[in-house]
Amino acid sequence: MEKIIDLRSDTVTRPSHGMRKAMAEAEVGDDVYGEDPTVNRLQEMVADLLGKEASIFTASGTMANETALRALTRPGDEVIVELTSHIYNYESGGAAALSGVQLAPIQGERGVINAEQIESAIRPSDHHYAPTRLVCLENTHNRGGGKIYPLGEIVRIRELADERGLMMHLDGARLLNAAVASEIPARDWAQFFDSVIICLSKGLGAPVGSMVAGGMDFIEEVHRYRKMFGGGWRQAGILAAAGIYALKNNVERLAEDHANAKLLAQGLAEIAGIILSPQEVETNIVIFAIETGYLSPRQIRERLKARGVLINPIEPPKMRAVTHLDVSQEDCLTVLKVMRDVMAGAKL
Ligand code: TLP
Repeated sequence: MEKIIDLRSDTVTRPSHGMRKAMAEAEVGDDVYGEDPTVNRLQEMVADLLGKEASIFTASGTMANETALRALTRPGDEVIVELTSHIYNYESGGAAALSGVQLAPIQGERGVINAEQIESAIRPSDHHYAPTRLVCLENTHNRGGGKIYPLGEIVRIRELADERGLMMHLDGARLLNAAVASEIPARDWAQFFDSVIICLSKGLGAPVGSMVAGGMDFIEEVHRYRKMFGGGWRQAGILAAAGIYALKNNVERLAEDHANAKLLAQGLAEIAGIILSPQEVETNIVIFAIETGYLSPRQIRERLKARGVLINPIEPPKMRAVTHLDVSQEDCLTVLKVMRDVMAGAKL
């Protein structure tokens, strides 16, 4: 059978042989009792990686964001987010349902909002208003096309947050992509946030799992909410072993995914009917638009699929391709060839 090249997301990676071996051999215990040595090791590793007092292993990035939000806010608080952020768009309304908070979305530029925009969104202290409690940023920014948040802007937002008594949370599902591409270590990004999540099951290649990191008391609270949300687990060391393996073996290689994404972007930009600025591609996400006068992104998805290439449409007329460790440079060249053929037959 023809090989399927799956660019729908970096979540689709499958554990490698080495990772599976580490999982099979993992020492485990009951993590609800705090007795899983592999989970404990992963949590220490990630706290150290992010320069925080503690970290906790969760089932998903969504659970990581939502437990952190719950621990940082009280029902009725307002939380500033960016309009296209994951927390606002793709967590099933979790912030409202699980934390009882009101999200205040601000329109960003490829996912980036600045200190002035945040300042004007902070509510005055008056009992008419929901108290603004928290600012959430996303780095890299998924719908921003894998954009790396400018560090200088984060510094300015932190200064504002300190002045106005706000907390800061980082959805760093792909923070290690940002760290590798920018050569700014993860902890240097993380230092500006009270709470940081990273995902192990995206470009790092683990099958399951994310981490929340922060101060000891905060992680204690997250621990409680993880249990409340049904995320207390038992011999999770099998999964933590995959995370440890991923952190040891799959971080530096993210640079290959970034190079492949650039290659893909440059090739796609040359194809008639595709709109894309390749210089905007900084990490492993390539977002491009289909010109009017061509088949719709959904129809193009079907034609690509018939040729063994999976790429998802996002908001029309855009599509998103994500590189990861199961996609080689050669695969990207194949994708370009298939895309050329498909687009040549897609003009209306
Ligand atoms: N993103 C997924 C989809 O949900 C869109 C993807 O394919 O990119 N934060 C960010 C920035 C994310 O991109 C994602 C997943 C999450 C959080 C949630 O992670 P999971 O899927 O583990 O709950």
